[in-house]
Amino acid sequence: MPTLFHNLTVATMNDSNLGLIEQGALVCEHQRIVWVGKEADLPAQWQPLKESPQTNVNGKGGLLTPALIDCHTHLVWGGSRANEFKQRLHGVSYEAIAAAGGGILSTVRATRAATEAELFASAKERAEALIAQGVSSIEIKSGYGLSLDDELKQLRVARKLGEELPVRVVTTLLAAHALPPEYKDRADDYITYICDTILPAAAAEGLADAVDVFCENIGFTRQQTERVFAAAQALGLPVKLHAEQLSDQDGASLVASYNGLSADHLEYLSNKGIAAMAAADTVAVLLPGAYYFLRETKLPPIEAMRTAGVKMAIATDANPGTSPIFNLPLMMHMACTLFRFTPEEAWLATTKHAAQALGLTDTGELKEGMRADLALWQISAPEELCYELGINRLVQRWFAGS
Ligand code: DI6
Ligand code: FE
Repeated sequence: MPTLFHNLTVATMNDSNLGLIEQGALVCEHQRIVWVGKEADLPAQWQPLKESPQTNVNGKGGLLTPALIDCHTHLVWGGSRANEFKQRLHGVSYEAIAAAGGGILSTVRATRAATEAELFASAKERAEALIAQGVSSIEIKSGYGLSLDDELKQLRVARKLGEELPVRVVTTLLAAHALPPEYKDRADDYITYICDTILPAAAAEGLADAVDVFCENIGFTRQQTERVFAAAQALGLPVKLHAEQLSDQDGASLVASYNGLSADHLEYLSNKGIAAMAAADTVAVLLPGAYYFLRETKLPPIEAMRTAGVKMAIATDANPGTSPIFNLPLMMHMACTLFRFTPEEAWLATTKHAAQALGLTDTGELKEGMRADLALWQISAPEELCYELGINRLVQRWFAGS
């Protein structure tokens, strides 16, 4: 049965002013949007929907938008790093914690030790927190397993979240996230293991929608990154990159040269990288939560990206080490306060541009034929969601129409 949404403002996201339609209306049927426009222009065939409470949603003057898309998370992990957070605030250095086996490798140990059911339970809680704030699509990376079995275990949990919760999960293989202890001082051998063993297995089981690498002086080199990209390309998988987070490795140009979906973090992005991303239409995924939690002071080059026409998305980067944050509207707020995004940019960054960063073409905008992934907010203008902090303004969310 079709459903009419009316007495609301619609933000379709199809122009830089968010495609706002005041006194708008939208009709969906069979999980898809079939009509959007001014309520006064509602075609006669849909008029009867107004008569029954079963077939219409009265928005009471609220704002109807695409449901939000969190296009960069590491949502599946074991253990907690709260103890390290505490140690650091008591004056223990990051290096000392890492030397004692802490940091990312402590999460790897905990993730390897956890069963699929345990990982599922903790990740479910995190995904539900995002859903409760209006999210309908979540990207989830592996990268805390770092062995064939443990990487696939993480990806299987991610897939299961998409099967059991009302959310679409897009998976990314990030086996090249850190060097596992058994490959200490043998990074090139680990890259060979990824290219020859982990990647083909993940692809064969349909567990990876894309492939990512942490290209950094504490991660993998540009050359190692390129080997992983070449292997991904041979398997027909799109690529993306953790690029220029802590230093400029010129990773953005590399991922753009592979027609990458996105380059992510980008605090140290150069003009060369910006030009390459603009030319390839590679989306810039900015992560204000990690910037904030690490107390980074170097801002990503927002104005230069804007001028070059690089599309910008934002995401939570939800992970135990640098962004233990499960709130996408908070990231919209922080993109405005910390990165000086306009509210319009912040909305496009969690809808239309986030969809592009995931290669999704049927969500993130409200127009005929798109999936009815919708969010109704108790606000009258888009900027209100970016402005306030601490009250959940989501009235209701629809995932493929229900
Ligand atoms: N960049 C990050 O900020 C996270 N991974 C990455 O490549 C950190 C992950 C962690 O510390 O657990
Ligand atoms: Fe990340």
